[in-house]
Amino acid sequence: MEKILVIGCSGQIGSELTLALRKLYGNDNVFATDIKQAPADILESGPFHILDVLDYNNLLHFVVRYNITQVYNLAAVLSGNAEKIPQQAWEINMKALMNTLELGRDSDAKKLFWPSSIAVFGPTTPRHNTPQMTVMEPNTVYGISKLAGERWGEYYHKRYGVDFRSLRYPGLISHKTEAGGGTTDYAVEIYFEAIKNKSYECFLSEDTALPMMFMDDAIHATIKLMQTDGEKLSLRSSYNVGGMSFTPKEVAASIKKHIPDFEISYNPDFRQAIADSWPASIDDSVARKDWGLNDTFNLDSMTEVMLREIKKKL
Ligand code: AKB
Repeated sequence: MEKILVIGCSGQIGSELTLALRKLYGNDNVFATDIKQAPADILESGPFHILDVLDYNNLLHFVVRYNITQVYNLAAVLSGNAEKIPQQAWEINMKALMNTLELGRDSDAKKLFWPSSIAVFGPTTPRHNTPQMTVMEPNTVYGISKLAGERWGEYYHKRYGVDFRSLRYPGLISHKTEAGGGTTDYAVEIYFEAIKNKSYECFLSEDTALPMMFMDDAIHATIKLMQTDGEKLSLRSSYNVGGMSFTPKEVAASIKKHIPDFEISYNPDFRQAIADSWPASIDDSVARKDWGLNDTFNLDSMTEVMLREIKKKL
């Protein structure tokens, strides 16, 4: 019987992944944790605990006490916020990962999911259809921590047998919980502002193309990777995941099909430089071949769901 620990259940990914895992493995077998309170549906459907991933002794105690076998560690300072506090962001992102890797040595929690990001790539990487294996010289503190994390994950797998698995998420778009502190966040904010105010001032320029994925596809891919027989995985660093690729101008056009008087303006800030250093589109053929990645949403089908669900919520 799998016992699953989700670290960061109140965040953008955690608030949806926890519920999906509970459906699959049973409510009582998925332990949701965070340093802040969880959303109501997580509190009501199964166990929730306040837990700080940076406190190793408490974390180990928790994992042993509840016989945890799998960990999803979603705690991170994202790209935009990390540039404001580089040293702290490095310490938090790396310590959170190292603590969950160490669990694999000290307890039965040997299977670990940890999100990497398209931020592992940098300005010297080929921008279009970025391959799995290529030049990787990230120039953001977040990207450097993600690249280092991938190397540590692979190392713990080879050296200590930790079942480390990871995806290089593109920008993730969801209506349940808003992202916080990332460079791709505009693609979430724009939908909320379209419903609330029919206008949005974008912090990236109109032609900035970035890879993005709808949260349903991301959750599906994450669970699929974790359920794949380990022998099929040719990579123990992190898999490219491409999703779709679009610019702010293209999202605005997609929204206008539903809200014709929606208006967008552009006022690029420091996040423009981060976006300019990242790929515009991603080649995820290795993930498709190894474990059958198959995402289903495109820009227009995602826009339809985003606007519908945000309207209901607001
Ligand atoms: C960010 O923008 O920092 C994240 C990411 C692409 O990893 N959404």
